[in-house]
Amino acid sequence: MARPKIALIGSGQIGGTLAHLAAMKELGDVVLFDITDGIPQGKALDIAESGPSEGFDAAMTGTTDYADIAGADVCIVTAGVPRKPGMSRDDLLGINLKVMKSVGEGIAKHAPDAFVICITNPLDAMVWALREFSGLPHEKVVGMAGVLDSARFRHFLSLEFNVSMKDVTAFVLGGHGDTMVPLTRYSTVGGIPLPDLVDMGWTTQDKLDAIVQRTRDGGAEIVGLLKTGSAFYAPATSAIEMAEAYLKDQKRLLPCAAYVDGALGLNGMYVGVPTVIGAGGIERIVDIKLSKDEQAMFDKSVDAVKGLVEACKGIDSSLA
Ligand code: A3D
Repeated sequence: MARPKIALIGSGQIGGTLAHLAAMKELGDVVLFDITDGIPQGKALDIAESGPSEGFDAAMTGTTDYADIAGADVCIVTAGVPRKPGMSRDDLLGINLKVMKSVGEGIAKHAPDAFVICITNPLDAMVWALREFSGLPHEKVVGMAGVLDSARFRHFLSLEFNVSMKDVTAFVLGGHGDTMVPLTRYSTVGGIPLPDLVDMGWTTQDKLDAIVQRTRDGGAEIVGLLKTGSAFYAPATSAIEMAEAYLKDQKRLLPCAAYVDGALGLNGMYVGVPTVIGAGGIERIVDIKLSKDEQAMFDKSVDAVKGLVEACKGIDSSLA
């Protein structure tokens, strides 16, 4: 059987890391695409030259021609600009919306059967716009944010409890922005929910609240340290987890920015929710019950996403 084809639209910091991870995991042959000539070709060759030492079999191609993504099984979109210190994700909206238009059209023309994972910020609005511009089925276009935000939460919790990250599960829902909703009640250490761990004296509510806030600020913390761009190792790893779930029909339960129409009281919008990813793409939205406080936080986050979508419609009349 032919190897799957993975197209990376955008070959910057995340795109290059995605290519390396996809090769090391032998998920398929990789096409790196970018508008800047030389970067995708250079990264593809560099990664291919790591193959003999690492021992992977995966073809690497770099290109500036959309025709080379033809027939891709998975497209991961990082095209656009990242933020710099002092910028919010929302500041990227105008410039990245134009990028989503060209990317959406390129995917629609050359890889209409692909499972598309968007990473470009502001995430929830960009994945919505990318779906609109591409016209692909909603269940095949999804945004990566919840896996990353949950991974950050899990990392901070494992430090606090001094336990393996493997035994920490965590859930972060809502939009990928300052209003994201880390759900402590659904987050556990070895199956024990966080509020119970507070009761057991493993941590205090104040410390837990600080970890929740650090999770919300997780992207900004890295931007502040790097100064020249935003996080790329963990974002790439998170998207690869989603791509692998699709390619291997793993039926993983992962929080993603998915199109929700009916569940969680939402009517036709993209926002971070628990999903099941398998060969059908987003196969299920998990309609969890939220407490009054959680619902209030989620509603606030949903409103923030709706505001960004309206802003997109104001910029590009074809979306209205
Ligand atoms: P960067 O290293 O700048 O790479 C972006 C690449 O996109 C560059 O190589 C550009 O040449 C290329 N590009 C620009 N316009 C186009 C176009 N029209 N078609 C194809 N390629 C184009 O950025 P990065 O890789 O660090 O980040 C990429 C995006 O991911 C940014 O928007 C970040 O804000 C976003 N991001 C999202 C998360 C989430 O959790 C959602 C996390 C980290 C970064």
